[in-house]
Amino acid sequence: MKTAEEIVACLKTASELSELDSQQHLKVDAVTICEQLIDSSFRIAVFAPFKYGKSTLLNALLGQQTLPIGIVPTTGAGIRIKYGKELTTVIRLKGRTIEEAGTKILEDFAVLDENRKMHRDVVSVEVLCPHPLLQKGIELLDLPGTNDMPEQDALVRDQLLKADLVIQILDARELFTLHERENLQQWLVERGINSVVFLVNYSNLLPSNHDRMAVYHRANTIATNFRSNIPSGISNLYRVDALPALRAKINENRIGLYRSGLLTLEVALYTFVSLRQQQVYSSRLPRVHAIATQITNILQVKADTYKKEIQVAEIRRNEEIQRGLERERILRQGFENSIRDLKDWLYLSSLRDRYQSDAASALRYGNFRNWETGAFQQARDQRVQAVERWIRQACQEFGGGYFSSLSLSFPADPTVYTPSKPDSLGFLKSIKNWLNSGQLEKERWNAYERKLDEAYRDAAYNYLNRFSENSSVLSNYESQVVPVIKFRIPPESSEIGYKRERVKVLDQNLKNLNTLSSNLTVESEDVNNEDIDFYGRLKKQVTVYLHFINLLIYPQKVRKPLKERIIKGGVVLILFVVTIGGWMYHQKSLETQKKPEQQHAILEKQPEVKLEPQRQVELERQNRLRKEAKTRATAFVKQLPSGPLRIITGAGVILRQEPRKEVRKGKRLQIGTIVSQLGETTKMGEYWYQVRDTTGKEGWVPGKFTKQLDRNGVGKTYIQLVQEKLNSHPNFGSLVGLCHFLSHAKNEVELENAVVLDRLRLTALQKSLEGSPSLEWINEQRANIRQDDSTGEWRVKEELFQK
Ligand SMILES: Nc1nc2c(ncn2[C@@H]2O[C@H](COP(=O)(O)OP(=O)(O)O)[C@@H](O)[C@H]2O)c(=O)[nH]1
Ligand SMILES: [Mg+2]
Repeated sequence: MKTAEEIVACLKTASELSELDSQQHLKVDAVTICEQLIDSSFRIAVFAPFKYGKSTLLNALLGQQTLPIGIVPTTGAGIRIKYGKELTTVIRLKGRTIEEAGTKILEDFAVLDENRKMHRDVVSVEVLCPHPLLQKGIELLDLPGTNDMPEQDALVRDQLLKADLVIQILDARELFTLHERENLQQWLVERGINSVVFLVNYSNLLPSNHDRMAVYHRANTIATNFRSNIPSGISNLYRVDALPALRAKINENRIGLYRSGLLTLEVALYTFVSLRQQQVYSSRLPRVHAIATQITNILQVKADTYKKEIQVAEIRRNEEIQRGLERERILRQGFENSIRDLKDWLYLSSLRDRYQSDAASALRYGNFRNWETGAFQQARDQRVQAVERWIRQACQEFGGGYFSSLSLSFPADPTVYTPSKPDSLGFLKSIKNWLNSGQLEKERWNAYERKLDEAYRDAAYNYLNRFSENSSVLSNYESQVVPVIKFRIPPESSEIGYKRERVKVLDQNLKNLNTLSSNLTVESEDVNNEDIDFYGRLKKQVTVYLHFINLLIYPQKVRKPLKERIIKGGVVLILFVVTIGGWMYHQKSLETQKKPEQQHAILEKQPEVKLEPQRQVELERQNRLRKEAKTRATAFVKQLPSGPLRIITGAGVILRQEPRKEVRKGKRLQIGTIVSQLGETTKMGEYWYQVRDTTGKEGWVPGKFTKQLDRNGVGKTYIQLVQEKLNSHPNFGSLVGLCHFLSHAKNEVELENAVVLDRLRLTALQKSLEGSPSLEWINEQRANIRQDDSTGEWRVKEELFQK
């Protein structure tokens, strides 16, 4: 098990990560629950819209007119009532504290001003009161009304999280309004606040006993359906008439007190406190669990979004790298080919083959310079430029290194060692030549010619040889420029680096939250199966009663005459025996039945209402419905197409032929449409899915208008989708879309989810009526709605919510 400090630390860091403004509520909740977890006081809060009798009830419990009620409008700030030796009011203002005997001063500070606003400078309001319940370390909390100003609502929402028991008052004349139902779901259920008991007030104002029974019957259904987490044996439903109770308490009218229902409530409160006070820590954990789950969901969405963005950026970067590497390959190949060509050309043998004769003849005829700067230079430059082109290209594309040119210079002009011409023939040789008809002379000149030719060829060879030595220049150049032809892998953008860091932190926190939640789940189960055995409980209950009897007999700590004490004691003893007897009987029947779902709403002893057989019928009906729903849901999942699925979350999303926003034509997919996922892509920073609907039509839809659908979690996804949609200020069109979706969605999921979805359908329907509903819509929904006689507004029929 985690210590409170560990839980607080985990929740605090996690809630700070969910940095969205729209999640402010959740952040406040996280801070509040952290404060409460380490707070030692045990709080009972009274929660209801204003003028429901909250203050009156608390006054009745305290046995005196402590809090302002009635004509004084309403409680502006939450009033904390704690133990103190004298009745005193302590008002903390910004910068000062006022302490005054009595509670008169409350009328100045703890009520709303003429603009129905709370006093801005009031930090807290406390009343110290010498009541024995408070002396046990209990703190009572009188909350402002909930149906007034947003400021009060925020305060109440916050305070509820700090209450170890919430007493929700219902008005018998208007049981469970839509507003109350919404609050119950959003403020209590979704935040794991389930230590709740319901209290029906004002039933004394109902015209007949028959009405009272009917109301009690309806309230009982509500209370039964609400899975309160309170010790078994304590009912989560009470009937108390607050004003008669207060009068009876002040007048010490015991029978009146019993009739008003207050006595039963008091007994339950004392029992609850004595059972729960030691377990206060573990009983607070379900809320931590609920809040941790909500934070987890937000962090998960965040982490998933970041991961998706990182993935998209990675794909883009990999494509870029692939392109770069491919260019590097092409440039290198080109460079290598061109340099090989140049090298081959520079080989002495190839130079000789190509140019020796031309160079020699140019030398001989005195136009060597022309040849060198003409054909030879052209051949050199062509090849050099081919090499340089690749390097220039690489410099431009990869931007690394500087371009340097390749220079293969011509060597100095060749020197020709010409042979000396033949000398003139001597006398004898001249005669011999004459006799051979000039043959000798011819041979001599021919030999000279050959030598001369040889000399020019040697000179040319020598020249080309020196030029060929440029190959070392070429090798140097090559080794110098090769590094330029290198694609440099671009570093990851700092934004992605940041996102990676965030994902790391988010994942770590999600892990912590998951460990936390799994630990908490075990704890909260422990709370449900309180392991106090039957006799242990009996002992505790008896102790509470003895204490209680003592209270009743000495309310003012003044000893009354013996006769009066005996009478009062007798009355209390009878009550005690009756209640304990009933309670024992109830415990026994629980032991034998062992039906956990029945443990929650055990009826308060109300002799007129016998509900047990009806509850049995109700349970059987629920089981039947549950089975039917399960069969339907399984069949629905079976007929879904195979492969990954998505569900459309937007109203009238266009099924586009291409993943582009500009495409405005295409079939419109309604909210809740299930589609097969065929592919995905990113275009201009937007995520798109290629999908196929059940009619076989294919196309693209923006990722943000879809949600993944898991076959095993259809109900959960439906509920999430609808809740998100309802929270996002939907327009009329969206609400109509939602209602249409919800009218069939409930037939596709299991019973529990179907019930929630049906509630959400009614909420969506109600919201759609609050805007400016079209006549067509009103006609379509006529069976479900009714027009208010006085205001002319359309409202969802109350009875639909009872179903
Ligand atoms: N007749 C009758 N009046 C009640 C009952 N409970 C409260 N009231 C009256 O209802 C009015 C509002 O009560 P209050 O406690 O101030 O309501 P809060 O705004 O919820 O605190 C007061 O005038 C009470 O006297 C009741 O059970 N029966
Ligand atoms: Mg009040």
